[in-house]
Amino acid sequence: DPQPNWWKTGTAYQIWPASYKDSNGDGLGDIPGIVTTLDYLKNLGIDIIWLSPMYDSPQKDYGYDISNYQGIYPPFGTMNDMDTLIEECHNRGMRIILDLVINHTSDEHAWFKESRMNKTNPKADWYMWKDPRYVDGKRYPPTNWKSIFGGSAWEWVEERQQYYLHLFVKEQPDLNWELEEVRRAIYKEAIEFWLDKGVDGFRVDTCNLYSKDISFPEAAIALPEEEYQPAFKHFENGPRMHEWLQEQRRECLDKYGDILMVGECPASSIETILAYCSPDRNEFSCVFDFDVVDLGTNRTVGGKKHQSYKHQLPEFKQALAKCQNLIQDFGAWGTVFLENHDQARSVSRFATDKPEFREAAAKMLAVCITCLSGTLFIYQGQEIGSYNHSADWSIEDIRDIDSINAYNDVKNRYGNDPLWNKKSMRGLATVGRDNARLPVQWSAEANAGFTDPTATPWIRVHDDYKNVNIAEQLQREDSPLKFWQRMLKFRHEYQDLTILGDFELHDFYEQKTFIFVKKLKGAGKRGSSEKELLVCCSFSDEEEPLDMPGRFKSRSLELLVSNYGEANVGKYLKPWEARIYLVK
Ligand code: TEU
Repeated sequence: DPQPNWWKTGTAYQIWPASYKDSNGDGLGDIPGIVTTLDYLKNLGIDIIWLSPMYDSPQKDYGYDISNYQGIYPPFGTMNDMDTLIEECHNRGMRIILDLVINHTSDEHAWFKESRMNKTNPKADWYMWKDPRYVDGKRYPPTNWKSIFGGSAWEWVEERQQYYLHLFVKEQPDLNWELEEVRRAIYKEAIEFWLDKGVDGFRVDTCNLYSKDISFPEAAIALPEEEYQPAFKHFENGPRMHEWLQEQRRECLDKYGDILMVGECPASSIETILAYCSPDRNEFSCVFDFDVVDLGTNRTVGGKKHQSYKHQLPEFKQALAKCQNLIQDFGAWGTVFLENHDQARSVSRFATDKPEFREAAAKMLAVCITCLSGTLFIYQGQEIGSYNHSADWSIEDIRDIDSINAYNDVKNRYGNDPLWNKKSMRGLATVGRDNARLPVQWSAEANAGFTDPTATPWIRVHDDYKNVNIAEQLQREDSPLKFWQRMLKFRHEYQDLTILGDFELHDFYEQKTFIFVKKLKGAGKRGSSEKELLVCCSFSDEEEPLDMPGRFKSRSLELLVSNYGEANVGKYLKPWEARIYLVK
């Protein structure tokens, strides 16, 4: 077999710059701060860094509203700092990819400022402008579409007497990809500029939303009590997506060689994903689909954060199995991840953050995902088992616009009622985006070592940083951090099974355990006499019987990894235990 692409076997680590590491004591993370941690990341076993937006931006959506693709947000640093970061990553044999946010810009981008002035300027059609509807003399937006972050997806502009479309907040107007001129400008300014600087690819933000149904139909009523309705059907995976992505490859990306283009592709079926990343399509290298992180949210049908619920374990297995399926049955590539900057912490959501089990649970999740095929992405703080903030926090502690909108939405509908407010905060403490955006806990010092001890961090520090922090875990052999370090080595050492092998789910219907096998690619349904990995994970506060696959009765099993130490090989799994056996 040919050598697998670097981006298939590499482990990626996502950095969300505002909350990662502050070097100058202003309470906000920055690029020089990131540079000081590169040895830490290298030692952890990281091969690829995904840097969330560091571009110039009014920060309405924390950098996902870009006002200049070729500028750096000044509090994060300078272009020189970026050049240094890229160089220092490469010096250590690591790659770096940036976030590519080209579905929309900030409303303060020069393109939009010009576009909004009147209907005749050279950029008049660069965004999605539409005339209002009038009913009984009253003005309404062109459609009933709801923005992904709440409220109408349309915003009125006096100067033009028109609305523009914004699928996210109103400060994020959607670009008009229908116009060739717009696409060319994006390729040149947002993509080529950075590839010329040597970055190794991009994580592509909301990469399936560029093409909308430009007949702009009304969305079906899913939320009868509300004015605006979820309209994903009319703007997700639209009719011209593939034409444009292939054009982008041909005219722009192909000349840069084997770069990583990982697209964010929420709520997509296998067929939809394949259309973006089966090898013959050459559009994306792989995508993030959201089956795992959308569990318990009903996001795409308008579910609210305060209505999120605890999923069942078989749903979790099924969601993870999708990517395995994509790789082994369809020859495409995929991603494995449980966290990012939009999601709550995996320990809290998919395992447990009860103090007595939290560390075992964090290690168990590490075992689970490091044994799966696909490019592995971990998110800052995940390596120490960071967990969600408390539901006792108040809305004043929250910075994320999506979360604040969700809170206000409940308040507007049910009044300023303490029980509803409490319910909202419980929702945010379960799935709110700020769970991932609290400062990284570097040490037990004041401000968790994220910034100067006397500075005021831009967002509240997690209450438990004295217990859960990198400095402490670096010194403790049985810490989640040290465990992750070993697991990332293990993943490479056994990569013909972990990354490149085939997956067999042993116990789909079990509610408390997740047991699967990884075997050599093409080994077949019944396995073979070749080596295999047997991965056993408990999702239970109690001891659970261990259901060994029958076909291993005559094979010899060697315990390679356990989150309870080598000694535990009994026929019961301890609470949140994980074991990996080599089957010979
Ligand atoms: O997120 C796209 C997306 O689908 C989000 O709606 C996500 O599901 C939501 O944040 C969960 O609450 C991307 C970025 O990752 C996100 O940070 C940006 O806010 C968004 O695009 C707009 O650029």
